[in-house]
Amino acid sequence: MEALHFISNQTEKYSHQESILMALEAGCRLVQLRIKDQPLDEVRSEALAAQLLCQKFGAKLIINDYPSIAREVDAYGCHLGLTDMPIAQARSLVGTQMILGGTANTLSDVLQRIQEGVDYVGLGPLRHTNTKKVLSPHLGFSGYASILANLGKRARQIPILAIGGVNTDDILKLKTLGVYGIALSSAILEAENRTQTVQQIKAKLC
Ligand code: TZP
Ligand code: MG
Repeated sequence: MEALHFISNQTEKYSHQESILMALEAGCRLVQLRIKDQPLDEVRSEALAAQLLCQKFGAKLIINDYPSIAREVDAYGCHLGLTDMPIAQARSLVGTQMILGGTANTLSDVLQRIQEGVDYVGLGPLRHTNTKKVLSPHLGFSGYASILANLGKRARQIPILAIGGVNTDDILKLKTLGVYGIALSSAILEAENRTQTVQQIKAKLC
């Protein structure tokens, strides 16, 4: 799995599709479509459009929150939060080929997610971000350090992505602590030179 996940966002300046296009043009090859507070039909048509865009760039698409839509558009994966559909139920909807990711904020969340059978864990937030409305407590580097140090050997085999307020300058430190990759949005969308930023991020993730 790619170590860099781009999370789509909609602001006054751009739509979800525009944000995805910017990230793809900058070199991202895994996109998570994260749409909140929209009717199902709207999410479905955004998902179809996002899948077409991703296919054009040879990129993978993960759908946040909606396993059925992930299946309908033949997405690469689906990402679920702690209060979303249980992983086992999602697995029965999407079959065995699709990857499933789960959110975590604590050591016990990470262990729970792994026990539930996720393929990767999104652990965060590192610090404050305006991208997500309701944020769990910030972990800081010390939070990642203590959670990752307390994972057993088996748990360490599941990729953990740092998410929430992550910038290019954080990556080397997060990697040293044991994260596999990062999922981010604003660090790319708000970069002065997006292509250069994605190149720098990828180089640090190698
Ligand atoms: N979950 C925790 S923070 C976040 C999600 C989906 C959004 C991360 O966005 P940014 O802009 O990279 O801080
Ligand atoms: Mg969710």
